[in-house]
Amino acid sequence: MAPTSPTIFSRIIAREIPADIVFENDRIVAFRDIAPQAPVHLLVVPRTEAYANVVELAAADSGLLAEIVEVANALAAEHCGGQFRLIFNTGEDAGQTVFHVHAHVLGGKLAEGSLG
Ligand code: DGP
Repeated sequence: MAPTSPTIFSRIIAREIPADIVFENDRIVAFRDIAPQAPVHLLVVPRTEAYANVVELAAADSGLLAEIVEVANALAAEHCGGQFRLIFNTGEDAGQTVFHVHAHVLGGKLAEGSLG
């Protein structure tokens, strides 16, 4: 179980906290990031908070990880022409703040001087 339960994302998924939800199915929910770092910035999140990061998820349920990638790809096709960055911050020093695994889908023109 993740260190803090329920996580902020579980509370969004439970509709306790408002968010701009753009996709959901029985295993995954996606919504707009509250502090967008690109013209399109979505978070793709499994409903389960059992996995704190992508390494734990990959070890335990690689099928769910593959579903997250599929959803990210479909959302990128819909929101930003199908080209996107997929980022899983892993660990505090890497900038992870929410320990409920999630993929950042970033699309649109990159800022001058940004990575890549
Ligand atoms: P990370 O740093 O990789 O753990 O990303 C967490 C992201 O979650 C960060 O980009 C901001 C976003 N976030 C945090 N709290 C909320 C919230 O209440 N609503 C929404 N929509 N996004 C949030």
